[in-house]
Amino acid sequence: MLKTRLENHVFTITLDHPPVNAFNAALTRALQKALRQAAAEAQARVVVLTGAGKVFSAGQDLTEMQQGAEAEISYRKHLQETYNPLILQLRALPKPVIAALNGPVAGAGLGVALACDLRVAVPEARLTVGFNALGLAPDSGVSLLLPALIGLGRATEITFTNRPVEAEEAHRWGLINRIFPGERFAAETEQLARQLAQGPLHAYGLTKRAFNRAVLPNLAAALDYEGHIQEIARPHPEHYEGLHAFLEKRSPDFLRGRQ
Ligand code: T3D
Repeated sequence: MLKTRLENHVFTITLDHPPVNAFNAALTRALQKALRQAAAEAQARVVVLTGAGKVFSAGQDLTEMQQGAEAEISYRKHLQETYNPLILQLRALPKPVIAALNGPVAGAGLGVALACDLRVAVPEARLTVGFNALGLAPDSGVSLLLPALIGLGRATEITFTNRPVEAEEAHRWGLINRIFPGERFAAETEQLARQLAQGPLHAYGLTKRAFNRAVLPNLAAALDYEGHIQEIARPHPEHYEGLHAFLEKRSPDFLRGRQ
């Protein structure tokens, strides 16, 4: 489900949950544990988070979400146990964290990638917000991190339309720091990670603290509010339509039953 490797001071975490590295409860817990290891391991000076196969992560496992929706679970509680601590962990980790986007990323996977310090990507990496298509509002920190990175106008456009943003456009917007061609992706990512691993780790940690304080002082509150909002979205017919449309491999019809 997840692999870790420590080499040359670089702690690599590979999401390995075929076919699309979707996050279920077990993968979320495994990633939380791996990040704790990365924080505690003195030899680990840089963390690289990537995906096995051709997808970084398709976000929340929607088959698991359907079970939760049918059982009428609290989405707020679910977020409090899964993505909220994960996003806070990534921002609090006093070491550089690079999201190495080996392919498309969506939904909660996007939130995880945005909480990392840097994003590098293959040219085929498309970024999809995902939440509105499911009748949900952005969570996993996306409500704050996405507008913080690209501005409210662009964030609103790609959230409402749900159009996948190609790597090139995401790079122009500053959402992706570097694009590395597929055949050089692993080597270039490693080179960047090793370069950072030679740097002043204590100062990196202080820099993250300063950036968090300056730009994301309300992150914990935003995550909590996302849970509140998602609790409102969960019982709404739009969520059921979005979820069933995905699972039935059709486009959602949000006008259904509304005339
Ligand atoms: O809990 C919370 O409140 C957190 C909320 C989070 C919200 C989300 O994360 S919403 C999820 C947003 N994700 C998406 O919208 C992504 C949907 N998936 C895709 O766009 C594509 O699958 C990919 C671009 C990621 C990959 O495309 P491709 O062509 O390589 O693969 P595929 O054929 O689309 O998918 C392969 C299989 O994975 C397929 O199942 P099948 O036909 O083989 O049985 C597909 O249904 C399944 N799959 C894709 N995404 C998910 C998924 N299964 C469960 N959950 C998924 N998110």
